[in-house]
Amino acid sequence: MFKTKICDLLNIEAPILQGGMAWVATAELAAAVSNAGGLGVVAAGNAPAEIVEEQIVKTRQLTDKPFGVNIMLLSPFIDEVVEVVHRQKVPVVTTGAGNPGKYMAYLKEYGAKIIPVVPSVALAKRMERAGSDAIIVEGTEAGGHIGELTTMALVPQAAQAVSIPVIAAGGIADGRGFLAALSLGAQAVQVGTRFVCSTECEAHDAYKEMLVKAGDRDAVVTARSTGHPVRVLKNRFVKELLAIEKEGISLEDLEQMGAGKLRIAVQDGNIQDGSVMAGQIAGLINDIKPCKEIITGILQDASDQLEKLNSLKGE
Ligand code: TUI
Repeated sequence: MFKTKICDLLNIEAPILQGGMAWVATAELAAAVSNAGGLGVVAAGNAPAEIVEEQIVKTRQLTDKPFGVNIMLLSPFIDEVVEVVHRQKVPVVTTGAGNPGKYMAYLKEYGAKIIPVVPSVALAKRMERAGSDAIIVEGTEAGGHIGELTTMALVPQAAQAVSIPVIAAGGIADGRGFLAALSLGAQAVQVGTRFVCSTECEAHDAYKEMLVKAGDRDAVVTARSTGHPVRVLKNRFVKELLAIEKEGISLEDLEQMGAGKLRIAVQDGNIQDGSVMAGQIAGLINDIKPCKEIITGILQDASDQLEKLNSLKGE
């Protein structure tokens, strides 16, 4: 059911990748997604290289399936992290928040499949030219650091512009979204927020509960004024931040205000003073369930949906 080029490229059963969410995407989550037939991804985020290496080793203890590491290009430890990924020969590398061009040749030495996450067609084309194996295009519906375009507009334009497989991200949490993404020309989806609300995700229960309770307009964009917009759930911290932004604040001061806020939300469960990154699709998520159920649910739901669409065609 729903075998695509991405399944062959990454040697996975279901064309569903897990988003590389800093602090959230640990070995436990990545292994659970990979064991369920998708591609689990360990997020390096801003973590030092030793921690990333520990997580890679742990993932290998928990699964014998392919998995990936997401490298966040703004990390202060980026060079060391890339070295660890190389040493550990991680099969798939996704990247975020920048251009991975300068690491491409080095990672390809051992045969990594490199899949940058980008928010525009121009960057998708540039990443194709640089030698990417596939490209994740992420719509502004996504959580965390985002671009301007919606998934609906970005995916077909990217699919038309590049020859490598396109993976759609941003706003996808169920079979309807999955099928829509394939209809737009994607060969797979990347799912983030839905996997936060999984049993295996190690984020604090308060974080997961806040996502479950969220409605359609609760995931708002902060830091737009700085050119580095970040989507998070509205809380005390965000209301204060938006008020200060309205008055005008420098990028440095804003970064200072945001420092450490994701960690306190994810690990300590401080969901009022922390940064609860989440996508717009949080409003659709009403439960916490195992990754296996999330993945089989998406595929089953998509299959049912396809039948329904077919019946609309009449004879
Ligand atoms: O990377 C993400 N999402 C993230 S990273 C992150 S950690 C962070 N927290 C606060 C501020 C900044 C980072 C939280 N969420 N998604 C993939 C993504 N990549 N979205 C947008 C981009 C992107 C942006 C610019 C990719 C490439 C790019 O290139 C600019 C250039 O260098 O040409």
